Amino acid sequence: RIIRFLMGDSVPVLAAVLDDSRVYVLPQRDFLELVREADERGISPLAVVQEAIADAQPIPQRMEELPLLVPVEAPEVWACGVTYERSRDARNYEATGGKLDVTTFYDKVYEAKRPEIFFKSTAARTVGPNRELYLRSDSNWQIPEPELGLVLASDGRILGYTVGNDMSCRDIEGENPLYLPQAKVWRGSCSIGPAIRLAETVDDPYAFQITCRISRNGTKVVEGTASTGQLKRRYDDLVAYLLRDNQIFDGTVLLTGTCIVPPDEFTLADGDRIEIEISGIGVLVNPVKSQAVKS
Ligand code: DO4
Ligand code: MG
Repeated sequence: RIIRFLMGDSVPVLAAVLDDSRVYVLPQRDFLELVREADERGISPLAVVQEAIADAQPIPQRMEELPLLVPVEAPEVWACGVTYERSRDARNYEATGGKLDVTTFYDKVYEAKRPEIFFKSTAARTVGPNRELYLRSDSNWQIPEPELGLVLASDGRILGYTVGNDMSCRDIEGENPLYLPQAKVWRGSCSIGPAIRLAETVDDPYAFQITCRISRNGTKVVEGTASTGQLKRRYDDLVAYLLRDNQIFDGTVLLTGTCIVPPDEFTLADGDRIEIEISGIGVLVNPVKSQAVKS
C-alpha cells in the first residue's frame, strides 16, 4: 500500500506500507511520480517500490501513528451512482416517500446499459484521513456513502484502489433529482484514503469487504457491511463510460457507488466520527463538523 504523511509535521513524504503495517519512506515525491517512473522504465509500480525498499529500514512508527495525508492529490473525483441494489432502494424511498410500487429513474438507471456517473469533487474540496468533513447547513438528512475508489491514469488504467466517502444529502436529492450537484458537492464533502492499494497486488477486486461505523459521543450508532461482489457493474465498464469523449487526468479517483446506507431515520450530526474500512486497504476515519454559517 502507498501512503503520504507529514514528516516532522511539515514535509509531505511518500511511503510504502507492508501488510504488517511497517512503513518505508520512498524517494518519489508523490504517487504520480512513482507511476511515471514505472512507465518510463517499463516496469510496474510494485517493482519500483520493491527496488526502493530492498535495502531500506522501516521507520519506527506504524502507519496508524502517522499524520496521514490524502494518498494522492486527485485533481478530480467522479462518482458512480445506483450501482448496488441497496443504493437504488434507499433512493427510491427518499424520492417516493416510501411508495415502492412506482418505477423510478433509479430503477431505470440500475438496469440501464449506461451507468450514472457524476462529478463529485476537486482536490480543494477533498479531505484526507482524520480531517473534518463538513455538513451542509441547509440539509436535515445527511449520510456518508462508503465507496471503493479506483485511482486512475489519464488513459483509464486502474492504478490502485482506495477508500472514499461520497457525503450526500438525502433530503435535497429526494426533493428533486436536478438538485444532485447540491446534494453531493460542497466544501469538505468528500474524503479519500488512508492508502492506495496497488492494483497489481489485488487478486480479486470484486471481493473487497466494506464496513462503515459511525460513532456519536463515543458510542457506535451505525454499523453496516457489504462486499464489492454485490456491485451490478464491472470496473472497466464504469471507467470506459467516464472516458467517453472526456479527458481525465492522472490520479483521478472514480468512486464506484455506495453499498451501505444507514437506517432511514439516521442523519449525521456535528461531532460524529465516521470510519470506513475496506479489507486490504485500510480504515478511513473522519470527524464531522457543521459549517460555520455566514449570514
Ligand atoms: O443517484 C444519485 C447518486 C447515487 C450515489 O451516489 C450512489 O449510489 O452511491
Ligand atoms: Mg455515492
